[in-house]
Amino acid sequence: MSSFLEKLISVRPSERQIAWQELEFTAFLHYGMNTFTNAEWGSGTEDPVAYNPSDLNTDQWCEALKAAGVTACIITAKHHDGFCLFNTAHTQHSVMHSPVPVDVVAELAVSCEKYGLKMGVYLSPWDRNAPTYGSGIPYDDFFCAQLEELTTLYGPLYTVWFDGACGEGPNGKKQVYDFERYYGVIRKNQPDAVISVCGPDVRWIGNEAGYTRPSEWSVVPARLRNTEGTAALSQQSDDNAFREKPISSQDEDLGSQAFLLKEIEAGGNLCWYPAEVDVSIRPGWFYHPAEDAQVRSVENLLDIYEKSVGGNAVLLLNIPPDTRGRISPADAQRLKELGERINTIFADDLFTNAKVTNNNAEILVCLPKPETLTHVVICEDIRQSQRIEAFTLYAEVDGSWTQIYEGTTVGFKKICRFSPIKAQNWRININQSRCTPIVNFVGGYYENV
Ligand code: FUL
Repeated sequence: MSSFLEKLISVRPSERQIAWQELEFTAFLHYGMNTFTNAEWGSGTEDPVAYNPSDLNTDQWCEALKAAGVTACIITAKHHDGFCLFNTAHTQHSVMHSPVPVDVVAELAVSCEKYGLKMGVYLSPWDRNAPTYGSGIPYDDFFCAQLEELTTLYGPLYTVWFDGACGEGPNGKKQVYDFERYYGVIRKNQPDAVISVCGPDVRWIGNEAGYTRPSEWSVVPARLRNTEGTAALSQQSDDNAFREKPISSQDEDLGSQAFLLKEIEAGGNLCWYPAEVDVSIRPGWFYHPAEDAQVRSVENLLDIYEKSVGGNAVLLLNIPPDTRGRISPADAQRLKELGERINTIFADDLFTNAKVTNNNAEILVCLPKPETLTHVVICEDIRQSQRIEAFTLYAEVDGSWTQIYEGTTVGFKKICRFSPIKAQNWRININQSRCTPIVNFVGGYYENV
C-alpha cells in the first residue's frame, strides 16, 4: 500500500466523535427572544419582559422528539441577541428577568434525563447585547464565565455548538473570538462533549437546506476545522495561507483522493472531521405562526433522513417551540409520522437469518427464501477510518446478477434506497477502497409503499 493511502487510513475518529456519530438523529431547539418578537435575528435591545411563554413544557418537547426517534437535542441557550435562557450570573439579559423566570436549560436537562435524551447547548459567540462585546479579553472573560456555568451546572452535555456568525455588538465593534480559550473550558468540564461547527470535532455540512453530498468524507484537510462555521468567520486561520484558494465547508469535494493528495503535496495535514446536517423543519429557525402551513412533508423529511443518517452524517433537525413554550401541533404530528415511517422501514432486518460470506471486496448475502427489499444498509467500522470509495449492489434475479444500486462513500452508515426487488441472493461489490474494506454491518429492509 502506498504511504499516501496509509496516511489516509491512519486518520481516525476520537471516542467522543464516535459517540456523537452513533446518535445519528438529533434535534435543534431554537427558542428564545426571537420566538416572542417573531424574528430570526434579534437586535439585542429587546426587553426581557417580551419573553413570556404561557405554557412552557419541556417534557412535551422531549415526547415529540422521542416520537421521531431523536436521540439528543441542542437548545439555543443564547442566540445572537444575547438573551440567555439560563440562570446566568453574568448578565441581566435573561429569562430570570422575564415574566416567566424559569431556567429553560435546567428544565430541559431534567426532561432529557427523564426521557433518555442527551442534551447539548448552542451558545452564540456573537452577542449583540453584551456591553463588552468587541473589547477583546473582557468579552472573552464574560463568554468563558457563561460557558463555565453551562458546562458545570446542567449535567453531562454531548455537544457545545458554536455558530460562526460574527457581527457587530451594541457599540458597533466586532469581537475576535478566542476559540482556543473557549475550547479549553469545554474540554476541562465536559471532556466527552464534541465541539461543533466552529469547533474541532464536528463539521458543518455547508448548507442549511438538508443537502448531504453523495460522497461525504470524514477525512478532510485539517485547515477546514478553522475556517468557517454557518456564517463566515471574520478571521481566517493562518495555515490557510499556503494555498491561494481558501478551503470552504461548502465545497463539493472535501475528501476525494485527488483532492487530499493535492492538500498533502502543498504541505497540509488531514483530520477526522465528520459532517452534521443542520436543517429546520420549517423555513425559519425560530417559530413563526405564519409558517404553520410550511412544515416539511414526511416524504421530504424521510429523504433528508435517509441521505444524511444514511450518508455518513448526523442529522440535526430543528424543531422550534412556539410562544406557548410547546412544540406546535403541526410539527409534533410530523415528527410522529416521520418516526412511524422510519420504524416501519427499519424495524425488521430481512438479512438477519442470512448466510453472509465476506470475501474482502465482495459480500454475498444468501437469504433462506426470496425477499422483496427497498433498502440495503451498509456500515464501515469507522474506528479503522473510512475506506470505501465505490460499491455496487446486485440482486440475483431470474438467475442473473442485476445491478440495483451504485454508490461511492459508505462511512458510518450508507442507506441505499431502490424500487422494490425480490431476490434470494444479494451481493455487494466494493469496487474501490483505500485499503481492505472493513464492513461491520449489512441489513436489508422492505417498505410497502
Ligand atoms: C446560523 C444562525 O445565524 C441562525 O440563526 C441559526 O442559529 C443557525 C443554526 O445558524 O448561523
